[in-house]
Amino acid sequence: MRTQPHHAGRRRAGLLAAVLAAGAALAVGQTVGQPEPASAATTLKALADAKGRDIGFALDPNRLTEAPYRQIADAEFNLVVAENAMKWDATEPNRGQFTFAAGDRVADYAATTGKKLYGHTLVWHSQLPGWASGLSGPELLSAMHQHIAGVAGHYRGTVAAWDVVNEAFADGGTGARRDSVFQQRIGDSWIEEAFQAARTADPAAKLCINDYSTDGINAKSTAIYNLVRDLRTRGVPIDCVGFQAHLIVGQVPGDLQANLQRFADLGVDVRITELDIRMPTPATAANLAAQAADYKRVVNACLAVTRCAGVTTWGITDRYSWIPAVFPGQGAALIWDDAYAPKPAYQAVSEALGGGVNPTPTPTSPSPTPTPTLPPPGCTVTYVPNSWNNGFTAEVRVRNDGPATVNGWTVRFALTSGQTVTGGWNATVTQSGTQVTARNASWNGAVAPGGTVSFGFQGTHGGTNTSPTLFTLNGATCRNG
Ligand code: 9MR
Repeated sequence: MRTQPHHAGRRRAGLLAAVLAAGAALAVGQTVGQPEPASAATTLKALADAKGRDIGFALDPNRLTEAPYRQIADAEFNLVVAENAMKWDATEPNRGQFTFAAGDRVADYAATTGKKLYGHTLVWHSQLPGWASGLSGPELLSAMHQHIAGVAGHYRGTVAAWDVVNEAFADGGTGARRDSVFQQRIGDSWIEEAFQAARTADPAAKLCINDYSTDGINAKSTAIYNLVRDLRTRGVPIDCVGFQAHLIVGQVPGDLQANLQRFADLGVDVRITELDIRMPTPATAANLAAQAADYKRVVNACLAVTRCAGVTTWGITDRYSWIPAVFPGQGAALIWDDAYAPKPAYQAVSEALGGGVNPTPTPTSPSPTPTPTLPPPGCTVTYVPNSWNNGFTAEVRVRNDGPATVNGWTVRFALTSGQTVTGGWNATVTQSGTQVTARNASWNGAVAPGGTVSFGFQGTHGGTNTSPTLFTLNGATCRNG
């Protein structure tokens, strides 16, 4: 999506105060030389948990090996959504061939960290593989049914809510449907067909429609409002509406709360699904302060609506935000900066969720941006494959780098599609989709600090024997040895 551009500048010094104020609120380790905030530090997750709301983030599973990313993700959020890994092009790149490797890493992360999993997205005109956009109407409808059955069926029981349909309405003031391939070739009924198929595939998941530039009351949001009312009147299964909230600093719609409330009054849940608030880069202290006030407005609007399930930000750090690539000269849209320092917006979200108001100490002399001291990973994994034609074995050595003995272990990693585990040694090795789980044998569950345990497995592969790169030990990511 795209809306109009903007201007301003960024200043590191502006961030420093925020780092000092909010650094202790992070469970990412101690910031050296940092003054104690006046009130007790807590996390956004703890605050949102206490209010019974979701605080979510869009996850790129490839970033989980980056320690600050992982630690902020673990500590600060109670909901996770795949930024790209569950989209149509990622999950069904060829017709009928489903690949869940990346999506499963997101689902596995949610499961191992006890976070809610939000599904994004089953049907969207963008990131749609070429084979699908080339199909005729009846074929496209059939492919859409199969895609929903394949993906929502695979994640059945694990996804709390799905963006079943994404961005189905056009920009501008007409309130018209977007002229997508689904609209062109199937006609108006494609949306209800998608919702019916999703309900069949996963009866427990809440089913949502999601869009952008619908945060205030306008022609586009009113068109979705009318659609939702019509679908519910006719018994089509739709449970929730997502408001992406890709916003521009200083431009939070004044009627955001009223808009959320009118949807809630239709009997559906609402949710802020992709929040970011961009500004011209480099950011100025003034814009960072305005952004903080904007974040607070958005969170407050959600909290004021009983049926607002929560707020999800579209990423963690400005470093990996989608904004600069799509809106050159803009960015700084998230609540941690490029160096993972919390911005004033972090503090603002914390306050909106009921966290203590931490006075911002002013540094008396220039000092470098503190670098968080992060605890090292608690394990190192060495993966030693030996492959031939279509077969292979792999030995997995896991060293306990932590200070305490591990009593009972589960090691998880993902293979790629085409790799199948056929047996194991020194562990019970099972496979579900591409996810492999190895549990200790009765005699090797205890691993002393500094000690190593080794297990292995046999398998077949389809011609390319890719080695996994991300291993977890009892849910914590290991370093690769
Ligand atoms: O953040 C996503 C980015 O990495 C992708 O390249 C992009 C592809 O279109 O999609 C981005 O996420 C979008 C989301 O799926 C739907 N709403 C708009 C988001 C930003 O474009």
